[in-house]
Amino acid sequence: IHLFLFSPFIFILQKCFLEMNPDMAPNVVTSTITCETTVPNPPVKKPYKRRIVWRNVILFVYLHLAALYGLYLMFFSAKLATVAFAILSYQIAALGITAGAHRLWSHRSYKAKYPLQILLAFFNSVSFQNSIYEWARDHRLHHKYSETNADPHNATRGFFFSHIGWLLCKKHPDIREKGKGIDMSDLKANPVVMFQHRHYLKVMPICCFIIPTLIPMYLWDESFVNSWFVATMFRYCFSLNMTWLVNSAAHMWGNRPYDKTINPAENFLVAIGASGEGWHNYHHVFPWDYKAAELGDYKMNFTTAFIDFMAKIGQAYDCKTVPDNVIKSRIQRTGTLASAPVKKNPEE
Ligand code: ST9
Ligand code: ZN
Ligand code: ZN
Repeated sequence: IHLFLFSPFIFILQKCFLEMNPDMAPNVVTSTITCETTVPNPPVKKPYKRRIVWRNVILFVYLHLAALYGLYLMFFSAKLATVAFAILSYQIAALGITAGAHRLWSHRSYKAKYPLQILLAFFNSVSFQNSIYEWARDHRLHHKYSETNADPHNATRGFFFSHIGWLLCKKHPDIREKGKGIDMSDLKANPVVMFQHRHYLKVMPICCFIIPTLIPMYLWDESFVNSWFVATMFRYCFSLNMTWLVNSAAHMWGNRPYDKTINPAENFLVAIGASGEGWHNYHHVFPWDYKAAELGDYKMNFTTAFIDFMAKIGQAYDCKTVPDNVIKSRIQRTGTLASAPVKKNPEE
């Protein structure tokens, strides 16, 4: 019975492992072809070898098992207030990424006054997805070198790699090399971002793990076990997976109305789970739009509702959008209305 129950799990694990280590697949036939050439050899680049970071593998396995237990406790043991609190802290963490690290700090698609910046930096620390500075550095690289080895979560390396695998191994050398050319001067000059970056190892554990575990215990007498596994482990794991789906699912499945030559797609399920960040074909074409989507539908884009509210109370300003005629002409040139598919440069 155990073998029967666990064999699909072992099969999936094996597939994921082989996706990350293709050279270890059985029956791989390798052949060597030699050819003579008069062209001098270019300087030999050390071949890239994937190096798994086992510390991260162990931590993420624990996190996912703990989250599964948290899901069970959510239905059979935790108080309703704890479940509501877990949902609220997921939403807070999501805004710290979407309205903060992504639309404000990575893309500068709007400006925020200091009180809003401090609030977003706190929300961002609840999300624990690395400091805003590191997140934005990786994300700017993701846009500039999308789906190449310099893209930290290069989706051409498969679903597993772009979802979580990229956090389980050392980065490709191209990331470090091309990353040197990314302009980070705006964030280096931002006191809120740099404060969070410098003190991340103190601020993040307090915001992501300690406060969310203590609040249910002290405010409504929840047990430590329910608090830890539901409000902290399940909430954190769920918000990570929703974010990672933007890198994996929204780079694979959905429509491509704005540019059919790129992989990022419009994925409404991801948009719902990721607070409006699933409109990824539009976002890769017009990354400076503060809505990260053509339409400002609040149901499918809670982050836009939040930024609009902040603009109403004077905390957000200079929200950038894309004029309708520019969107239309782009659709005609490269999107669904383009007369012929745009040829991709094979050198790229
Ligand atoms: C996490 C992040 O989950 C998720 C990001 C998702 C992005 C989504 C994008 C989609 C947009 C929409 C948002 C949707 C939101 C929805 C919300 C819904 C809820 N440029 O990194 P190191 C250099 S994090 C330039 O250690 P290793 C640099 O010199 C989860 N240079 O590389 C650096 O030193 P320093 C929790 C770069 O050793 C040095 O390399 N966190 C760049 O190869 C070393 O950097 C974790 O689990 C660059 N881009 O290790 C931690 N990058 O920093 C996981 C690096 O001093 N990370 N350099 O300047 C790690 O353990 C490691 O990074 C590693 C690689 C093992 C993965
Ligand atoms: Zn993307
Ligand atoms: Zn982006």
